Amino acid sequence: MPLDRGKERVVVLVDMDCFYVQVEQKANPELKGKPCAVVQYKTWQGGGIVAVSYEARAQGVKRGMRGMEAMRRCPGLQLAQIPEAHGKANLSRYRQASAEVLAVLSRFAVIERASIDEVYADLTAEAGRRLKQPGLLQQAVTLLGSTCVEGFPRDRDRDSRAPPLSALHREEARREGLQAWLDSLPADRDQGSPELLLTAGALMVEEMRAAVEAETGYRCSAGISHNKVLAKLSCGLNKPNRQTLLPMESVDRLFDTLPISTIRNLGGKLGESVSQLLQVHNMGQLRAFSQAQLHTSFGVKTGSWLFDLCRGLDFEPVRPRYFPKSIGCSKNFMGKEALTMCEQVKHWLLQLSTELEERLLQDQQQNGRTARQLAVALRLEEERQSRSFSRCCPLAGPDAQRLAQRAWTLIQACNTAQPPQAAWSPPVIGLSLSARDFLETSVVSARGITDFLTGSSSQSPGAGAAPNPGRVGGAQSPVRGLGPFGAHRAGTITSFFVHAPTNKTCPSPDPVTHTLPAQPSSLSIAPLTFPPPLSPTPPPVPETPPSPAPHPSPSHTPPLGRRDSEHTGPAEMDLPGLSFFKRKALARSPGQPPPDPPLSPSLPTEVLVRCARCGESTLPWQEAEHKDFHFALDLQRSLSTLPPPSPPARTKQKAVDQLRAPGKRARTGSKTLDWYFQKAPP
Ligand code: TTP
Repeated sequence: MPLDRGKERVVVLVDMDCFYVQVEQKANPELKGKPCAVVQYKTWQGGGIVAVSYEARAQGVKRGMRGMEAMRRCPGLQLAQIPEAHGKANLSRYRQASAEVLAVLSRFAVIERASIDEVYADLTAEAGRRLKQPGLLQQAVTLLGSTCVEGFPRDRDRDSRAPPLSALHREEARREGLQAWLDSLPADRDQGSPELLLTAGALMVEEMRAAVEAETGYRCSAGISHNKVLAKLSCGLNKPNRQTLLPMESVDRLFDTLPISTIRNLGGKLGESVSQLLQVHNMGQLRAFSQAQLHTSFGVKTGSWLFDLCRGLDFEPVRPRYFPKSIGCSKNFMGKEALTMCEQVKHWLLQLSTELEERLLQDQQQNGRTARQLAVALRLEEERQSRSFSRCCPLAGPDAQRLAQRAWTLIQACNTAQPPQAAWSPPVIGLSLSARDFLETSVVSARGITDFLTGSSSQSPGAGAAPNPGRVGGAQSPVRGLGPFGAHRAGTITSFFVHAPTNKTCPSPDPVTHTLPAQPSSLSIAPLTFPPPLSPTPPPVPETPPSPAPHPSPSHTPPLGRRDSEHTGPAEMDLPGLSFFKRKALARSPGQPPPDPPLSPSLPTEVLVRCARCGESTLPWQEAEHKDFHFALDLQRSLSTLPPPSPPARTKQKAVDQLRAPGKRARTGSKTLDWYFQKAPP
């Protein structure tokens, strides 16, 4: 019997509970069971909190608070600090912990590493196999000992305003719901039933999580449903140390009260636009719009996607990816820390290069692969606006000095200070180095050295390239038995580097015929002298309160280094304050041009992602924003040419009209999409 559309798969998201806290607790068992938080940079008001134990959360401690403020709220709070190296946060121990967890999970399924502590897996095939085992469900109540079933029992309401249940009552409610769910399963054990498949998947996930805890000591939660969006959503419903099965039949009720921004891919600008344009707040409200109306407002592709999504349907595949696709490190220099001298810029390039060298060597050893490309990006502050640039060049080895020299060569044209150029202008407020385009080490040695040095792309996967069994790339698993995995997604630095201008001018992205653009740094090392490590200089970079607008004020410091589920990991970007993505939105106002000046092309095209809609090539980590850009264009076109959708309520119509009216702006003030529309269509 064919399964209902959208209910064919069993997808799980496994997410570690208060991950950095657990890592610190494992290193220092005295912290276990205590209210505890992890801070980054202790120098200003006790540092910024990036992770909070559930005991501390119960006492009001939140991510983004300053350590001192958290101590006031929770006097017994234990603070652990993220180690530092090269003048910046060193996340090695968390990465190491992440690798341990991944090693366990990948024994059960082919996994997609979504961030430093999140993993997706498609369990459909294995769940189907398990269903064939006789007696599988007989012990289910016992075996599903930490499983909650969302929406069960059916008459139980999820009221977010109700006071939290005691642990005892929560457990009672869980058992009751689980039993009701099991009772509702088809009696004939029809092996094609989506509900049975989910149940078999949940049994697997119980085993996976138990194995993670037994072998690493870390606890995690999980969400089990029919797609990535629902799996991610359900994972957060009953944290910590619980897994939640979300059946399709419970989706409508859940969505009726679920804010749009909590849904995967709708947490940013796209979600904001949907809310503003349609004047809706909950996912369920989107169901009131017909597919045609959503097409009109958002274009066919996004409109259809939204139409499905608000019904719980999502078809994004789980993409096998074991290793991060890029290895990067970055540093922000906010306020007075901004770099205004060339020597400072060189110094920090060297610091970042030194970290990158260490990590590349370690990666080479552990994962048998070598990066072939170096990307450098910097963020500049000009008249309180930030602009960003990125460039890349072939990478012939992980030597820190050479990395730093190459990076310097790539970015020095951005310095507009007058000769003799001891100064750097505009001030640098963010620097990042990232290595990518990995090749299996054995393949490297088998290939001609020239080919390697020039980054010739004949074996490069590129974005969306077919998986190549001979390569490790960014995605293959060390568990060889699992077969070749393809690489698809961008690496670590989405939230930092946005809008590189190079994508406008890059040569034709033909991965076979492409030759590297003429770029002095591509093949030669510029004769620069780098200062020796300024130990113990760099000038200590005390964490100071972020400067006034466009940066956030310390009083509402948001989460540090916001995560992006498609990238390597949250705090890997070393961001004290808002994600750069948000800062950029704050920094730009309607009427201002987009921040990227047209610099010369420098990206070997094999790393570019070609947009199916406009053919433009973007950096992989800009792909998501580029899609948002099309969405904005669709929106703009639909506003100017097409009849309005007919939202169900008058207030909605009014809001849409406001957005349509030429010269008028909706009362949403700074939250309009105007700044987006400054960008010229491709
Ligand atoms: P999360 O999975 O978002 O959070 P968490 O694991 O601490 O807690 P939860 O149980 O609610 O999932 O992030 C994983 C780790 O990433 C987190 O422990 C610390 C780090 N991180 C940051 O450094 N900055 C951030 O802004 C976020 C969101 C996470």
